[in-house]
Amino acid sequence: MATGPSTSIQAFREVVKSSQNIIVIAGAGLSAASGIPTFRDGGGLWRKYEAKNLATPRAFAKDPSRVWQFYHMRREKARGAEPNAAHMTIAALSVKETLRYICPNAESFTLITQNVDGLSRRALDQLTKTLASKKIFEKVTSEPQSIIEMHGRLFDTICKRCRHREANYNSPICAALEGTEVIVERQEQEPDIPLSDLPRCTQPDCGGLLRPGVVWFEEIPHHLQEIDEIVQKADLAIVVGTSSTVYPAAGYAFEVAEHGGTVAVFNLDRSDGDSEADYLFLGPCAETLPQILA
Ligand code: BJW
Ligand code: ZN
Repeated sequence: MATGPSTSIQAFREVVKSSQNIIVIAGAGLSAASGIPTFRDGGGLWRKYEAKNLATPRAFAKDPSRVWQFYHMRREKARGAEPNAAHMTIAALSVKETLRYICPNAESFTLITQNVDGLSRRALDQLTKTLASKKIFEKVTSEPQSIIEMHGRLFDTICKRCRHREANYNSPICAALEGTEVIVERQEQEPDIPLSDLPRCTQPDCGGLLRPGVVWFEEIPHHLQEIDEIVQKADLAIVVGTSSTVYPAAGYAFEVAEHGGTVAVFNLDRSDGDSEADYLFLGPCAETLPQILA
């Protein structure tokens, strides 16, 4: 008779203690408690808006005004959000000194996140500053390279003409987008902003149209080779707040299981592939992750 995943916190903690190369594979549910909408579950963005009209290169080529208004709304939401307790728990794994407490045998830790909101990076910055000011440790070794944002960043822009990529935290990113977030939220008819008024490149002699620095469907996610190497050597994959429906991210936990590693899923609800996980912890991850890991 097939048995489902274990829900034993005690047994999972033993696995964590003995693991050496740990990965977290994160999705939108990680940021849910920060007020960032998910994509596919109730209230998710793809329930309200058509992904194919907003998150594909073709959609941007056809209607950059509409796509920019959607991403402007997302930028404004992310700007007002704060990292939650789940981000902070994961951040503690990115600092060598605190990682040692949680996973005494750890040799490496990597967060592979599909999220574009930048909250994991902000959590790590906040934790590093707090630890440094409290002087609990002689030194604090924060490892920003342990966060891989495979679907890009909401606050990056890429120039369609010169390909220049840069971080842009301006609010609004251009005058014409100011206030349109309310129209998008209400799903009212959005204005058709002329191309010349959309965000433009400020590199010398360029002026090309900018696009959001995120990875759309049919585009190749970032750092795939690095991720493959990390996944291949992982002996513990902790899957947090993802529906595990979007590839290639959805395949990583399966790869870890295939080479004999342990897979633990933290999700509000049942999700794709979790019946094959070794551990399953249902509930809001801002509660379950700190309870079980910290
Ligand atoms: C909680 C919680 C709480 C809630 N606590 N949990 C057919 C078969 C296989 C593949 C394909 C196929 N057809 C097309 C493809 C490829 C396609 C794909 O996978 N499509 C599927 C939909 C089938 N993939 C791609 O196109 C990717 N590129 C690609 O494949 O390139 C080719 C290639 C790759 C590798 C090698 C060689 C070639 C690119 C995918 C880009 C995805 N882009 C988006 C938008 C990013 C920008 C933006 O933000 O707008 O990324 S789509 C969206 O989905 C976003 C997310 O990162 C991604 C994943 O969503 P996620 O994070 O899982 O969110 P949800 O909402 O789905 O789930 C949330 C979960 O949280 C739920 O389970 C809740 O229960 C849970 N939750 N609250 C804990 N409090
Ligand atoms: Zn340019």
